Amino acid sequence: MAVERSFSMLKPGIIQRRLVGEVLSRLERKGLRIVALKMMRISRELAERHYAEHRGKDFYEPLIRYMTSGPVVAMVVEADGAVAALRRLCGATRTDEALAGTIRGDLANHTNLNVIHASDSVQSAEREIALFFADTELNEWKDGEDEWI
Ligand code: 3AN
Repeated sequence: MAVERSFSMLKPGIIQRRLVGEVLSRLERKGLRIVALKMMRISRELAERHYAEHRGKDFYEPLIRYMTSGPVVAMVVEADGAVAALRRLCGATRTDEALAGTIRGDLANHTNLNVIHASDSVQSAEREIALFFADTELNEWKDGEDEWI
C-alpha cells in the first residue's frame, strides 16, 4: 500500500461538544500520523471553495453556514492507504447509514451535523490540503509504531 496523505476537519459542533480528543484519539489509535493540526475559523470564501462541488444542492447553504459558525479543527494525516482508512473510520455520509463503531455512527444523529470531513480521494486530499495548509505547516516525523500497527 502506498503512503498517502488525507485532509480532515472536525466540524464546529465537535468543539462545542468537547469531542475533539475523542475523535483525534480514534485516528491516532488506527495508526494515522498527524502531520498538521490547527484550530481555525474558516471564512465563507474558504468554505465555498472547499465545498464547491456541492454548490446549488439543498444542503449547501446550511452547510456553509454551519462550517463558518465557529472554529473547526483542520488536520492532515498520513499512513499507508490513509484516504480509505480515514473514510472507514468516519463511516457513511448519511448518519442513518453510518454503522455503529464509526465516528459518524457513534457521535452524530443528523447528516448535516456529521462530525467530521475526510477527503474522498488522493486528488481531493491534495486539493484540500493546499487550501488549508502552507507547505511549511506540514511536519514529517519518523513513526516508531509503523512496524506494529
Ligand atoms: P462526505 O463528507 O462524506 O464526503 P459529501 O462530500 O457528499 O460527504 O458532503 C459534504 C457534507 O455535506 C457532509 N459532510 C454533510 O455535512 C453535508 N451533507 C451531505 N449530504 C447531505 C444531505 N443529504 N443532507 C444534509 N447534509 C448533507
